[in-house]
Amino acid sequence: MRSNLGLIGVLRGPAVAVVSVLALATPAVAVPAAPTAAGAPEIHPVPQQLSMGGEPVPLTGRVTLVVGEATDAAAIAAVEDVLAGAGARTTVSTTSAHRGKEVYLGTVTDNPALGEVLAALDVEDASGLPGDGYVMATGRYEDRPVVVLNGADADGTFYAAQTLRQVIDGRLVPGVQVRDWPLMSIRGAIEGFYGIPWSHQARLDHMEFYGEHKMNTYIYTPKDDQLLRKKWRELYDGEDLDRMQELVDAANANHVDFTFALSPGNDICYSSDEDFAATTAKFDQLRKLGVKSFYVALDDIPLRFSCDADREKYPNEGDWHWLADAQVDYLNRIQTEYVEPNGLTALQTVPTNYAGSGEDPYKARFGERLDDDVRVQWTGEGVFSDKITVESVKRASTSYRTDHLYIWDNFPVNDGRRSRLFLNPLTGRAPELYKYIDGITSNPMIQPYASLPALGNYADYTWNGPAYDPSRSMAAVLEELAGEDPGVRSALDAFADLNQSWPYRAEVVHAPALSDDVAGFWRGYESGEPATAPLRERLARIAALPETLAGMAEPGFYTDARPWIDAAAQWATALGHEIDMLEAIHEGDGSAATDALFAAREWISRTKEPTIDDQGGDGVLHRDVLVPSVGDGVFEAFSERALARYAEWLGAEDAGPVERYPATATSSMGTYQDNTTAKMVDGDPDTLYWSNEAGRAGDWVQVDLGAVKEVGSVAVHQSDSDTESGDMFYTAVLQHSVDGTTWTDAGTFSSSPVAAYTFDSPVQARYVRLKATADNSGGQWVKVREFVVSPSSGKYLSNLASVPGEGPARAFDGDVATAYTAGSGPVEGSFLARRLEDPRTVGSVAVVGTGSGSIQIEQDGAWVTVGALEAGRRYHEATVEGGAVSGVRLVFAAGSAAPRISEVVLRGPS
Ligand code: LTM
Repeated sequence: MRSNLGLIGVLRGPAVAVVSVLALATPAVAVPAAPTAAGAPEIHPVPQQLSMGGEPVPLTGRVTLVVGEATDAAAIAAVEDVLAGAGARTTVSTTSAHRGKEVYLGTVTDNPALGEVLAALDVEDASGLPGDGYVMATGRYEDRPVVVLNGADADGTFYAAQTLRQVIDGRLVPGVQVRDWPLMSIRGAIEGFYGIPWSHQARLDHMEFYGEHKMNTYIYTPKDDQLLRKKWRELYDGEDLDRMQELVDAANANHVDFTFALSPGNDICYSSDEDFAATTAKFDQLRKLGVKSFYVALDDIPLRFSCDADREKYPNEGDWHWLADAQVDYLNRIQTEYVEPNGLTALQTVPTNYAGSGEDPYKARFGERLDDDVRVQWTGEGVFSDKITVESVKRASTSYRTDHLYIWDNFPVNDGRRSRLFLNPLTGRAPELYKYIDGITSNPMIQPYASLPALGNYADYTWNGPAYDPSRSMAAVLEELAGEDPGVRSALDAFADLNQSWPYRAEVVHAPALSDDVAGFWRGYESGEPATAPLRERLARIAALPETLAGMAEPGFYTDARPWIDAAAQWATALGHEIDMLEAIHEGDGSAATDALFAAREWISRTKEPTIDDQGGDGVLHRDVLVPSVGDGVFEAFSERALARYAEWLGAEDAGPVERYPATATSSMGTYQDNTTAKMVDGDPDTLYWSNEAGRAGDWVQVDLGAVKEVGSVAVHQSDSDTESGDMFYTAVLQHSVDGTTWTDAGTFSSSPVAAYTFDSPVQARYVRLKATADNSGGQWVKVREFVVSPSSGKYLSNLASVPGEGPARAFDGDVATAYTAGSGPVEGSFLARRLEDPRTVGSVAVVGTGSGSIQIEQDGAWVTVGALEAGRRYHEATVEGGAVSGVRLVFAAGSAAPRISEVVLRGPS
């Protein structure tokens, strides 16, 4: 949804040799561990070095936890927790008990006794490892079973405790030696998306997850937190401040660096002392809560100054130096006048041009003048980067003139596709990136707990890129979230499979496991030997997801994903009915096939319900406004194919290409790049009009037919597809007008990618428009692929008015998914009819739909009853004998229920 600025330039700067300090300090070439070594426990992130062989230690009975006076309290708590889980009776002591089992914890400085134990075990201690490194060993010391958890520093000690938590098997710590350290110094998440900010509880839970997964960074910068962006000068107070304190405490307790990122760029006066003071006052409030890392986010801001003082001080001389200079002066001042005097971690920032690795004047100027210590974030070659290569990172470090580059990775963020969840593993990041960057923070989804699978991947990748295996990492984190029940685990796999297509990736991956079963099904079906079991079994598992996933170990995932889980279950139930339908067709049972078809349609209609909440920049939460999209299009494709089979069996005639009036198009909104309004009437569904702003109440897209015409139907195809909501008007009315001034309403549409309307009888109109009746709640822009206005063929008639937009033509359009729907019950003489331009011989009439009355055909100028529409049935068939037929009509019984006719088909003689 947001785009990179695309600042282009030709400036070449001196090549900067960027070698991560950490990489230099790493004691040896990173050796991917051998997690497959016989009996090796699976540890995530995969350690640098792991070997089996020490003595296994059962942590039962009396266990002394030997710590130093200054040993990290969180690490002590974590080990106590593990010991309690193993059933041990733990005593925490600063001296050895010289009996029983012992766990030594700490650094060699805060707990010197531990050094002696390691020496006796002939294991090198962690003091030579980089920050966050640790050693874990088991063995026998003075004839006592011991476990040693030795950090290079407090963080390392904490991580050693996390490894203990992972390796313990029930009560037994296997004989294992681990020597481990991270390859990237920044590992974590940036809550930096648009949309509903995470809840306080979710953030607290994330801190715990990060600690357990050895991630050390959380950057707080949700775009729609008003106090970070819109009202950035205001201080926190009351509950907001209390929550912030709790969050900072939770971060510190989990060895997570809480980074506070302000976004003042929308209205800051860079050169103003007052705004500098407002910045430091805000930072100071957080510093007093214990925050040590600060960040200024300059992404997605207007490319203009907000005050005359800046305009005068930084004149625009035709390049982007005016912006870079103003920003850098402000950033450097924060670094030198606030960060350094207060002994804080170096300032961090994301510049306004944050993507692409090529040279440009903004980046070069920004980097050349920026204080060398300030860390700079970058999103890769694109805002969303399918792949991030070493070459690209090296080039970016050069063009940004920095040796403190780290990545703002826009995965799995879904603020541009809010109807989607992304549960595919992190891929496409070169294993050796750690040599050239400080780290990566993932920009996660609006759904905090559903983001955990991807974050587990980031934890693994940033700790040990060369050993990172996307599938294993994903399997491990899904197992953790599912818990021990194998049924829940396999249900979670089935659900994750339905959310694999990340749209910013070149490779096409669409629900691979479901796709396989679907392909197997069609192979069998087309060959006349249906083999339905694997697909039926998978669909049953998916249909049961709402019950099964309720048992997940991480309930937050279930709550977050509930709209998608429910939609998946509805789709699976629908597909089950479609399989029944296909089987009934196979057996020639039209009634059963049609009943199954309608059962499926009913379930599919439920998948179109908006069930996702959303929020825009105004901070107002809107309940149930977005329709979840799940299954990566595989459900829809199956359904379309099944429906086509039904239509083929039914003998429905293809209505042929849609006739449309030529038209010119306009919009009340601006245009994004070259996606002009002309593209909504060019007949090419692959091109589109794209607004450059959110759709707001009163905005419209409109076509002018050039003169008043008879309009029979309208279809406005919005978003990227007819089945998935995206950029579009979420609440809109279709209107037509003769003069462009006085408008008549036709249909209203809510969360509908396609606004389609078929008139009962043609209306006179020159202008047709789709007009928003409410603001798009999430600030979504608007895309229109095609705006089609069609004449009426004049062939289909009824004297019983339809519900708005569902006129008679829909009963003869060859599409069983659309219907003529009467707006009221029939009276004497109510009918629905089709006239044939060329009379022909007919063998039978098939009617799909509900209603009661008679089926008639016109032969030799007279209407003849050939069959009945029976109430309570959905499939009706009548045999026709005699000469050419020039019309067909359904005459509805007066007083019966309002008919709904999906298709009337004239079949040839058999
Ligand atoms: O990526 C950056 C630096 N800024 C914004 C993010 O806030 C947003 O979440 C992502 C994804 O839409 N795109 C951006 O441009």
